[in-house]
Parts: sequence; C-alpha cells; structure tokens
Amino acid sequence: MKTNTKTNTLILAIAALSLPSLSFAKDHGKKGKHCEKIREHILEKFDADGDGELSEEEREAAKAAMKERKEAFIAKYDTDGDGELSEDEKQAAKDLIIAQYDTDGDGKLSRDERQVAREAGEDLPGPPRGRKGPRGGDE
Ligand SMILES: [Ca+2]
Ligand SMILES: [Ca+2]
Ligand SMILES: [Ca+2]
Repeated sequence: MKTNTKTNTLILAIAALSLPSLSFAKDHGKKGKHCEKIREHILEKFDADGDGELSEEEREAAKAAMKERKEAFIAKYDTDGDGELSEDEKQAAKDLIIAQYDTDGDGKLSRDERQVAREAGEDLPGPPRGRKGPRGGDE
C-alpha cells in the first residue's frame, strides 16, 4: 500500500496542473512547496511547447512516461516474472539501487543521492517522503 504513495503524489501533481486555481499550493506551506517542486520538475520534462502548463496532450504524455518508467522498473527487478514486485523483490531492488547510488557509502540514500538515482531513471522504492515530514536540517 505504501508503494503507491509516490506515484499518487505525482499523479496528484499532474492533476493539480490542470486546475485553474493553484491556491492550495500557496496555503499549505511545506506541502505546497513540495508540490511546487514536483510541478516544476514535471513541467520541465513534459511541457513540450514551453507555455508553462501542461495541455491535455502533455499530461497524457507525462502519465504515459511515468507508467512506462514504472513498468520498466518492475520488469527490471521482477525476478520471478509475475509482473509485480514482491516484498523480497522490492527489497532486492532497493539494495541494488542503494549499492549503486550510495556515493558516500553510509548504506542509505541521502536526498542528493536519491536525486541522482531519480535523474538516472530509477523509480525509488521505499518509504515515501513526507510521511514523517521531519525538517532534516537540510534546508
Ligand atoms: Ca505546454
Ligand atoms: Ca515478482
Ligand atoms: Ca549515502
């Protein structure tokens, strides 16, 4: 159940792009900021005509790209080929990704390391951010 949260956030962010009013993003300080970031990221990637918003078409493309990415991720780590990631497979995927992107070798992915992994196209498993919502002092 926890695995879908990140995707949902992205879908939510995409949905938010289609709303005429984005006032909620301003009202909810931290969360708004986070959404804003995702939004910028999505726009950067999928705003093909550069008008600063996602048209129906661009949104579809964004969704398709994310779905594709997710499917590619599953295909990559679905060792028993049942089309989904079991807890074991997720754990293995996580371990592999950490091993690959843990540049400072502390055994976990910092925000920066995660960022690098994401940019490299990994759909990172693991607990979604914002559940605990600590101000980790990295601001
Ligand atoms: Ca556009
Ligand atoms: Ca599987
Ligand atoms: Ca690390």
